[in-house]
Amino acid sequence: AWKKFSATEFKTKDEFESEVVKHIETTLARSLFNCDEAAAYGGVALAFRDRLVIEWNRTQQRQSSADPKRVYYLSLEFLMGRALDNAMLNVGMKDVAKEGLGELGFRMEDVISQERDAALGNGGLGRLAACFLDSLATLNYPAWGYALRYKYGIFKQEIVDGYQVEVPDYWLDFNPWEFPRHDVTVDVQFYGHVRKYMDESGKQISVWEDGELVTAVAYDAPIPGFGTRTTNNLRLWSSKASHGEFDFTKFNSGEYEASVAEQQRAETISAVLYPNDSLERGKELRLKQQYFWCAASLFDIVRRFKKSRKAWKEFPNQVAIQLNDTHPTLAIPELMRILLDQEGLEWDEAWSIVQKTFGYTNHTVLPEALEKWSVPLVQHLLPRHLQIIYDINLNFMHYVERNFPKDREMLGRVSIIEESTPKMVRMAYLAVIGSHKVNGVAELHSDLIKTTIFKDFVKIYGPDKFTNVTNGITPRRWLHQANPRLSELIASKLGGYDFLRDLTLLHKIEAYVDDKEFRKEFQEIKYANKVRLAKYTKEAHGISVNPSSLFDIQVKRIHEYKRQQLNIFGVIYRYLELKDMSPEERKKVQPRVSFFGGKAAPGYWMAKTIIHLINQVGAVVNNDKDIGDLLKVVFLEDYNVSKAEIICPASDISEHISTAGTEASGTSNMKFVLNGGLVIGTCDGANIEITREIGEDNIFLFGNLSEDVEDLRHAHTYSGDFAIDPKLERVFAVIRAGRFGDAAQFSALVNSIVEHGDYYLVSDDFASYIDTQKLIDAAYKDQEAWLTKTITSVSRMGFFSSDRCIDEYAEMIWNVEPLAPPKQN
Ligand code: 26W
Repeated sequence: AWKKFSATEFKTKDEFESEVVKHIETTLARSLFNCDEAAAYGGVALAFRDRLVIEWNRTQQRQSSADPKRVYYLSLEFLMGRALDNAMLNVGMKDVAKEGLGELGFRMEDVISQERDAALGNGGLGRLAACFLDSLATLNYPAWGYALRYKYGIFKQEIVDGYQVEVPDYWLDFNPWEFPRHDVTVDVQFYGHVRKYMDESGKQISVWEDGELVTAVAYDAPIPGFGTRTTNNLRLWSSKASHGEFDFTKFNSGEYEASVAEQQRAETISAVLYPNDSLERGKELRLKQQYFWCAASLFDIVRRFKKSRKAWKEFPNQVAIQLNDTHPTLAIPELMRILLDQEGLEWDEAWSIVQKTFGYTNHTVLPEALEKWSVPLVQHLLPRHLQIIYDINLNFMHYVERNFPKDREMLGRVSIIEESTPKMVRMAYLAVIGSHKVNGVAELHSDLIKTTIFKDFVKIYGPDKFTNVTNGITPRRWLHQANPRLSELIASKLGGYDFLRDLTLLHKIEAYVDDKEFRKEFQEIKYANKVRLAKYTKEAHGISVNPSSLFDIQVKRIHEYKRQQLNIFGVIYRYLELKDMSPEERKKVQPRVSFFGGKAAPGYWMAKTIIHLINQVGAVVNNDKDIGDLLKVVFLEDYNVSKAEIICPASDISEHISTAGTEASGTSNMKFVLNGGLVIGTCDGANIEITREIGEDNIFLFGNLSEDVEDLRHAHTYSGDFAIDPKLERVFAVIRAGRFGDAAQFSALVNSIVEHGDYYLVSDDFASYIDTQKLIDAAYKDQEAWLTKTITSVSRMGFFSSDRCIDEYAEMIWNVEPLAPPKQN
């Protein structure tokens, strides 16, 4: 009999060391005598990978035989970051590994930092998907993630002369975390046409033929839960040319080049992640990516279901598919196509299965982010799907007509097809119609979608189809991994690490808010985390910052609605005030460092201008002898998940200052507060619920409310006497005077506010923003009171765990149960 895997299940540091050495010498074929940190990383990663693989196989086996209802999370983005540290902590062997590594002559932090981020995402939506995978595994849900295996993740950002430059992120040269499954492939069809005929029984048959085939190859990555043996699967599809007859003809007839060109065309599909996080550009390749991924994933899901030999009506009892935004909406007509054309079901039965299977999460109300595909493009690429979409729409139009006979306008408003030139398929409407539940990602956002973009659908389906699941974050990565000392301090008071599996237990540390020892340690940890960021800032950017300063941080994608421009205008105003002061007055000022970080979509000029302005302001302020340590401005290059792990624990204040009603939730707000930072924010997204949980004395809210935004915008355009806030006017005057370099560079940014209606209400909110920053300076002077606020806030953040969030999805949307692993081997 086979010896039961035990060779790779190291338990001691010696066993660990021999595993690492074995991998370095054999798997990596490196000599131990010239083993550098990169090779050490490889050895450690492979040793842990072996452990994961065993539990991974067991989990998959267990799930196959129990065959419970499974969750499939379809997301075009998974912003996973690094895997090694997470694997060590989730498996619970990091201490052993650290000791073993030490004996081999390496420092754990150095080895961990060798790993490249898996950056298969843009921002919040992609990181949310990654947190969800962690929670799904931790809570033992039988769940799969499905996405694309992009060869290039989100671009790397370099700052050259103050401008963003994009560099390709080729991340795959050494990736021990993925397993190619060359035996798991799906042929995906594009183009072609549909032939219809009647069969003997008089039934309409549709055949989609003469298309092009591209093969999807599965690559799997293990997703270990924390403190559980459940290890789920993330399946990424890679595209390659299919070796259908067509290729061979070409190949044999000597058209070698053509055949290679075709190979390249096929590989283009999974080549690159689209770097836009809010603008839909309607590119054919993007639609191809979406269909390729949906078709491969659904084929896989249906294949798994069919193994159980259950009746089709059981499908929704075995399968829950969550659509992460509208990007996977083609899965709806694709499942219809499979059920109708391949399985021979009748329309009504197929449609009932489809609606029960899908749930749709909306992440934005910004109109420019709502996906629409032109009908001619869909017709060309996916002719059969267009027919199905038309049929779905026809049935839906009949339904609306019957139920709302008096509202003739309604039909045009809710039709999946927009009657524009060209006609467009509105993907969000298709997603709503094809799903049984639609959810927003924070309370305000979920209310807003019901009163704005999906208003009519609430009338049509009733309010119960719409629900809220407020976002959350995984405390494993965002507390335990990013801030080990704080995690340890909490554990020391709570008698263990149970809070990492039930974050509501954090409330128990509120009892220590007056405990001298605890307060001292908590404060020291914050300081140490600031020192760590200061050190990084010096190394990466050559800027010295004083860790005793107030650290003010805004890191997120650069977007006008997120209002980094409000922040930098506020910084300029602060600078001007400092310049006006006498040396005596300056001594009373609270020193501050303003950190910014985030990528701009490559074609988003205004966002790039904002980055440029931040860097120009930094160049002036940081070199002004009058100012010294009183104000520093740092743009942290190439913000990503692994940098967030250093940045989030280091804030005193973080900024979440979107125009009210525009940020669906935000999730970094949760990360910063959980790590003992306070927030300056608008009444937007999850800020509102964070305030409710931690108390309004512990957050600095400012600005107009979402219910007033529309009227204010209207007033900008029509009232005639729209005047820019005088303080902001002063800021604009110095920008125009060229204080931060060529003023022409910034004229579009300034004019968007002065001349083009100030859509994001920068001027309306400027005074209250400045006032609130002053309150923050004053509050920070009282370090004891500040510390009380931060400790209290941390203790009240239990609600924002992605575990809570996943349990809500499981109960309200998926109707799935955990499948717990057995206690012993
Ligand atoms: C079609 C182009 C495109 C691509 C991505 C449009 C929109 C997106 C995403 C929906 C952008 C995104 O990441 N949204 C963020 O989702 C987070 C998780 O729910 C929220 O916390 C953020 O508020 C929201 O901006």
